[in-house]
Amino acid sequence: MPTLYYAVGACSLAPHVALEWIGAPYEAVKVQYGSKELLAVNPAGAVPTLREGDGWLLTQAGAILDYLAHKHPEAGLAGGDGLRARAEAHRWSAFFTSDVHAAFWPIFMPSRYTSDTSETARQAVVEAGHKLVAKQFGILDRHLDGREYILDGARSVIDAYSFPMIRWALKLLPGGLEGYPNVQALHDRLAGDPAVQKVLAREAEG
Ligand SMILES: N[C@@H](CCC(=O)N[C@@H](CS)C(=O)NCC(=O)O)C(=O)O
Repeated sequence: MPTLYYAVGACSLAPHVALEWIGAPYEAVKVQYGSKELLAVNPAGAVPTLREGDGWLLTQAGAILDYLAHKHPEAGLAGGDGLRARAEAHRWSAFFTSDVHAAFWPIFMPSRYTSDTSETARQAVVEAGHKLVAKQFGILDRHLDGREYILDGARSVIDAYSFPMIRWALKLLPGGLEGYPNVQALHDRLAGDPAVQKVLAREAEG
């Protein structure tokens, strides 16, 4: 049985949701960033990390989601098998890893992005992060115009990938999701999903 190492409020919510959608047995282990337990399975001390029953370890959210989608084709979460459908799935996975997730770093950890320790400098970095996130959410919102899900046809692991980041934007952007009605609609669709609610409830447990 696979084990998912996750942290509350983190991007590990994406594979957590994907595992729940798949419906096969798995274990979810809550960890602290940089803890001994997490460092033992991921040298970066970061989540998500997936451990298979035979001890094989996989890190990186995009890789874990792709692995789970293809390990369980019966769940229909890969976004299609054609050459272009696979390329689209990789495209959007890279978008969330490299463009959206990375855009949040200056907001989460402004001190990493300036050697100036003043509050003014910290605030300037956070505001720059807001602009970066807004640019990416504009791209996502325009893509979602007229679509229910990010990839063609049906919900996929890429929707799961978007969910923690949409929640961060809702909480951290000065206007929340104002101005991104299609992203808001995707958020509401996913937030209303019983499997997503189950995972959020588990993550909220002490
Ligand atoms: N590139 C990695 C980034 C993983 C990552 O940074 N996860 C965050 C949570 S969203 C984390 O564990 N941060 C703690 C840390 O970096 O110390 C991935 O996509 O899986």
